[in-house]
Amino acid sequence: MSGRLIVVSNRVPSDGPPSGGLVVALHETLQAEGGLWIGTSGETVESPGPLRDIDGDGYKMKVFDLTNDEYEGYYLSYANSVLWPLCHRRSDLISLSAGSFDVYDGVNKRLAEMIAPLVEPDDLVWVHDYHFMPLAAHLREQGVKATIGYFHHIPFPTTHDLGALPERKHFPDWIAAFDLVGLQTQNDVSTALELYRGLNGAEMAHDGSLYYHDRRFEVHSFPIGIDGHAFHASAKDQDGRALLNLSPQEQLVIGVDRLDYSKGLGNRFRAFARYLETRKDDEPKAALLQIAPPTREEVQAYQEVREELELIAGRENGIHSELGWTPIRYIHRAIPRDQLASLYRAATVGLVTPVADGMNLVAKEYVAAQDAEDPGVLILSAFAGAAEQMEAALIVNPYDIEEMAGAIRQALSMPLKERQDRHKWLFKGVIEDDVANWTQSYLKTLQGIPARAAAQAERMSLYPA
Ligand code: ADQ
Repeated sequence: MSGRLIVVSNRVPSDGPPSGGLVVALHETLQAEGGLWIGTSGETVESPGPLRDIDGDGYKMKVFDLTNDEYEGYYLSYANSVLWPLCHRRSDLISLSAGSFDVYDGVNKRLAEMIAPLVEPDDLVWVHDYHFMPLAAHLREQGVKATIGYFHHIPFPTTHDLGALPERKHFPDWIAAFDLVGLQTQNDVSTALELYRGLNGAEMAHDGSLYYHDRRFEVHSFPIGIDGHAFHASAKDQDGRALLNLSPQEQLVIGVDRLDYSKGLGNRFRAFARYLETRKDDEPKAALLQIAPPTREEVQAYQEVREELELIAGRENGIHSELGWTPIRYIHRAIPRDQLASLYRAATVGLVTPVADGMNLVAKEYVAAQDAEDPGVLILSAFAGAAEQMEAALIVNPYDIEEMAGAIRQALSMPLKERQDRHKWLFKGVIEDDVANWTQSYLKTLQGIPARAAAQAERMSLYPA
């Protein structure tokens, strides 16, 4: 890499050693390449100052504070109550509030003004996620010429979804201001291409790059992964069954998700309840362990999903519990990652049933944690990005309670040979397409942009449209 790598994400790993695949992968890349990581400080102040330096382990980090109004308008309101539901096909949950777009755009503009003087022409800027969709457009306004990439971690909105966004006219310009738009799946890429196909001023070049007015940009899929080997190793450290005091006959079904309406938790509980209802006496006894730490609790829609889960879990446990057996165990907090890995390994079934999800790393973690000799079965929603790569899972429709209940039954009684065969394929994919591979392939593509853009420009002048 000739220039520096500058990563921009909503949060930086400022609270001690990073944890979680993505943060660790970016941390290691920055350590190896040197560079700069920029994000919000997590603190709110009366009047925001310039970027502040904080110590990074082998690279630089800079953070900026938000005012209370910015936290409200940029983060809670526009990012998480407009863009998040929009991209997760839940336009019914969009909460438009007057002025929140201006605050969101204002934070992006202010950040662009602070970053622009730091960026050299041969630097690579890599922006993460929906908090910063207009950032490249503002950096271009500030005269930044460097290559700017974007990775969209969540589903790309369809033209139909975008109909609910008051700022839909600006959206194609935000995206086109980046040089490389990374999406999780091929399906997302098709959705993005479909959007530009319908716009005046958009053209596709022979090499697949897009032109929108005066901008050339590329859209490709880079399915994110995990550090499969490390996760597999850490799963063996503890006995997950002992952590839960499971009786020898009891089988475990596990779900692990931030408590978010996109994760399909209500229907998952209903499907498990349906399985319990239809369970024959000679079938094994299974308990569902759902770990769902709180997230974005200030947003109304998140309070509602929490209440819904408490209601269903309480009701179903009331109906089905026996002395010494609670069928739904629901933990509403985060747990240490090494314990999580052991719990995945102890579970006969991993239930990953979002109604929409960019990728879903839990699906990959569950597979990585298994014992290849006696692996558990992954049940995976067709609407998780991961389903594009993980066809050997039991793929389900997260709206179809009956089908999911049937898949739970099938998974709990699946013969060993079939479990091993399915796991072998899934594990191979998780190990090969890991997070290091994801970072490298994204950055390699980003680095190649200036040369490809120059070649394309030449070809366009030789063969004018
Ligand atoms: P998320 O919506 O957060 O990520 P996901 O990909 O499943 O979803 O990642 C969640 C991470 O949090 C996993 O590593 C999981 O282990 C961890 N986690 C969840 N519950 C936990 C708990 N109780 N205790 C400890 N750890 C817990 C967004 C997109 C996804 C995309 C990722 C990465 O929504 O679609 O896969 O970014 O691009």
